Amino acid sequence: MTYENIIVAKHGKVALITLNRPKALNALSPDLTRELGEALDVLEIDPTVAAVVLTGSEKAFAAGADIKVMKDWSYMDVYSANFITATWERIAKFRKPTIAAVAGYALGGGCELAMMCDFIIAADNAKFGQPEITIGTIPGAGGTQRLTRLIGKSKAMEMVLTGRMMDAVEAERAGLVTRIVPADQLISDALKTAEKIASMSMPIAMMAKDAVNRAYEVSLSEGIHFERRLFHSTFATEDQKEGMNAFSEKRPPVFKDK
Ligand code: CO8
Repeated sequence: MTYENIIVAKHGKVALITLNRPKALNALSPDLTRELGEALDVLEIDPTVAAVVLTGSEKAFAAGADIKVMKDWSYMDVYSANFITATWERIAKFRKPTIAAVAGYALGGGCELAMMCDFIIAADNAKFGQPEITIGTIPGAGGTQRLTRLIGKSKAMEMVLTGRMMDAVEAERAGLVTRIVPADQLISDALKTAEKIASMSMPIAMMAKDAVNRAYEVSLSEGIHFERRLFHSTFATEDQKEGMNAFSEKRPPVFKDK
């Protein structure tokens, strides 16, 4: 499939999605988010894809929702279309592992999109922010919720109320990103990390992701119960037998995603 606002490329079992509106700093227009959702629908059911890396350009991962498109919308326009949850939340619901590889600006909806991925690897020039308040609105794609869970109330509140940006070093210190890499190594590092994940059993990786995400939705005892049930269910897979037999036989496992 070809798209106008994104590029999808396969690297072995990893799909690399590049947001591709460089002149608008990858502002997330309705067309772009629709295409992203469509691409994810295809990748989710493609058995040859085990992980996804989402990235932008060197200058901008994404500078937010497209302000020029949004500016004249009425309350009824956004309410009736349920702007934006339907398409934007797609990547948060994607069942295979996702990595956001962020260089440059990740602002507003761009920061929210990165936070919808399973984790963020940042280039040393990355800048994160929720500047919606400076244009008379508030984060609308989970920024007040995911940022607060990731970096805590104090820092999230300051960022949402002042609109200030956080550089990569502060973002790593605050727990927003897993690590910082030189900008020219961002894609290769993210792909290498995704390939490592893709070398595991895909269904087991999906269960691991499901279990970690559950921690954000339920109480500790419910989360541990959920984890235990999934842990038990791994013993119904061929890949658990293969993984543990390979360890005993001192050889690398050959997972079959079964
Ligand atoms: N929307 C539309 N166009 C944009 C956006 C944007 N968010 N960001 C940048 N652009 C465009 C600029 O208008 C400019 O276009 P043109 O050349 O035609 O004038 C081009 O990209 C380059 O931008 P700048 O000239 O401004 O580049 P600078 O390097 O000077 O500045 C900045 C870079 C600091 C990133 C600056 O562009 C900026 O502040 N952008 C806006 C950031 C922002 O406020 N983001 C939040 C948007 S609101 C939002 O995301 C709400 C999300 C709610 C949920 C999701 C709903 C969909």
